[in-house]
Amino acid sequence: MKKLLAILLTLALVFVMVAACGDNAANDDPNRPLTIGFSQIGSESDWRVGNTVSVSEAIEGAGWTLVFNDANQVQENQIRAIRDFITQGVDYIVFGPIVETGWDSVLQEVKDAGIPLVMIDRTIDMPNQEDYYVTWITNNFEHEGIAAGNWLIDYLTHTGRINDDINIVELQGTVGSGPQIQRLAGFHATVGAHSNLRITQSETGNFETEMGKTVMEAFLTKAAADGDPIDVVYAHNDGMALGAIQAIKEAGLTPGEDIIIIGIDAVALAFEAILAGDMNVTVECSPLMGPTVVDVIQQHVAGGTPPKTIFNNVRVFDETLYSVFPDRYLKAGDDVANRVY
Ligand code: GZL
Repeated sequence: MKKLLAILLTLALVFVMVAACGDNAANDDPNRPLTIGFSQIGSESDWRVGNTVSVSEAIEGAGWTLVFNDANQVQENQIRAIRDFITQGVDYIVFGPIVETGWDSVLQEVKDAGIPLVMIDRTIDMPNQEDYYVTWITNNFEHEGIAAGNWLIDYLTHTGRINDDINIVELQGTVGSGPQIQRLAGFHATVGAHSNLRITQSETGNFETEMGKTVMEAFLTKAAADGDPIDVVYAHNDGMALGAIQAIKEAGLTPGEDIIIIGIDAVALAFEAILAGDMNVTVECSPLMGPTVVDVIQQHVAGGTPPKTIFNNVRVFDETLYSVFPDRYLKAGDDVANRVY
């Protein structure tokens, strides 16, 4: 009997010890200054810079220590940074994945280390992914693509061109990233309902303005050679749309008139282009995730359970349809002063 009692007591002690080794930060003093590892994709666009500033300033504003890494748009650099955060024993990891796949091993290492993970921005594609992060703070990329497609259909209808043969070229984001996959899918599904709206060329500009300009130059050259004039540019982000605008002007054409320009992000430079008549519309995808990141961590460290997924809302800004469909579109000029990225 004594032997059985000793075994039961030992098992109870082991159980208590294992339970205490769970999310170390969650069982901690909620007021202790934390150390946060932040793995950021790069600085490829004004959106990304705005995201970095928002998250970094919020973390430091909370009185916490920020350990920041810019991966320069290389997945291996992100994986290395996350492993460094584990070695350093940070309290939380904040992570925005450059592409959807290739994270299974490193996120398992984060989980095994008992370091809570806050996902931001782009999607990952792995089994049971919700078991690997506390919360994912993001935007609905497919809905952004659908909103861009719906705006184009509304614009062509409003201007009496919905039954014309319309040639669309597409500047895709970073190949394999959630926004590239889902903004493509949403837009194609929406305009695909109209057989006369054709996507004649589609290439990646990697979310970069300079590459967007280079790809647009190639689109224009091919369109001229094929005798297939371009009517619309659909860019997966405003940065590439702005590059396309430069190429269109250098080709002697008028962006916003000869060629309709559609972007996503709602960055300040896009609002300026819309007000100048060079661009037609931008779909908002907010990078300002910092305060939400801090709120999630404060909830979790105090033992709370933040929502698994937090979506920002999608708004569409232009200078044409806002007065025709006030329930769908907003006037860019009314919000330009609020643009902080
Ligand atoms: C979208 C974000 C994208 C932006 C680009 O949430 O990941 O990456 O649309 C940025 O501007 O480079």
